[in-house]
Amino acid sequence: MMTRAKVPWRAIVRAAVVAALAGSPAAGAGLPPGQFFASRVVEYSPGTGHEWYPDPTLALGGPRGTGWMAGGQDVVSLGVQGRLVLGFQPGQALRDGQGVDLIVFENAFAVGALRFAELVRVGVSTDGLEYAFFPVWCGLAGPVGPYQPIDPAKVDGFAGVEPVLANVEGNGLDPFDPAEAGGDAFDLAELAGHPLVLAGTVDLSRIYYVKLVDVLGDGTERDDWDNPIYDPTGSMSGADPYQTSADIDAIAVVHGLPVPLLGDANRDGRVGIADLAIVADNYGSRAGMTWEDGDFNGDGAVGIADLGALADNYGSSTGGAGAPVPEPAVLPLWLSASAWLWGARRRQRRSAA
Ligand SMILES: [Ca+2]
Ligand SMILES: [Ca+2]
Ligand SMILES: [Ca+2]
Ligand SMILES: [Ca+2]
Repeated sequence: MMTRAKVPWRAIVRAAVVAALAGSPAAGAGLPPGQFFASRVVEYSPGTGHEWYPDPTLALGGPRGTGWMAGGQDVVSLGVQGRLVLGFQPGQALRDGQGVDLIVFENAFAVGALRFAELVRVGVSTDGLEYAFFPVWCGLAGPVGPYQPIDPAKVDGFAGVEPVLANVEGNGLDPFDPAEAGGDAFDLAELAGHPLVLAGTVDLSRIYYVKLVDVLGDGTERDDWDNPIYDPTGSMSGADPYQTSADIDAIAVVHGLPVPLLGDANRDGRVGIADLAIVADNYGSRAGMTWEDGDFNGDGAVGIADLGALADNYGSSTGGAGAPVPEPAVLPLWLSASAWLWGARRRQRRSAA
């Protein structure tokens, strides 16, 4: 082992990165406040009783709310304790801006001051592997029967409580404005002290995945203060359990990162040697990769598809503000280096096996 001549690619990459960044404008300055909806179903693992609304694609796009008095129909049912993971276009991410960052639209509706609610826990992830869940509190005194409303002042931190008012087909209410959209609003800043955030595993400046989990609601699950969690549970007929789980209409990203140039891993507005270095560093990684790691097609891996996407766009820029650099000339060299690196990793794996 270790007889192969070593290519000093790390040193070359560093030198190239320094050179490339020297003439570039301030990275990330003046990003527009991207606003968008989920566009991808990453995972749908329904629980029992989801059969009436089994299509998870109905959680994509904008909300189709039906107001205070009726639950919407453009929904997917989670089923009891079911879960749904939603994502965005590759490169789009939810981020922590001022105030509310995310609105979750379920199909709750109001009866006076009470709500026909189905509680949902909301988690966010950067890498799609580990999730930080918003803290929840339930102050309800006891079990809630089927079709029974709850007092919204007695629960906190859940989705599935407030009616959906905005309807992207039916009215002009802004689905990104928490003051008029309805639904349940979340501020990522509330997760600042979460262990996964403190550890850097979940990065609140780039959230690629939102996980929604139906609460069982019979008191066996506990909130973050160890109170039992109650929501409508059971069925009146014994054969009609669907109403005991949450139905998701949409999510809205109030503060988000817009889609960068394809291949622009470091989001500096151009596709160049710095981005290629990132891809080379992570080439062959198969899970947990993000846009900033060089995963441009959103499959969590960095591989030939991502390298190809970068190569196709190599030398492109959004603003034309950067100084011209002779990047296309060095691309073949870096493709060779990446191939070498990939081979080296394969050899490492084989010798480790
Ligand atoms: Ca925020
Ligand atoms: Ca919908
Ligand atoms: Ca770049
Ligand atoms: Ca990929």
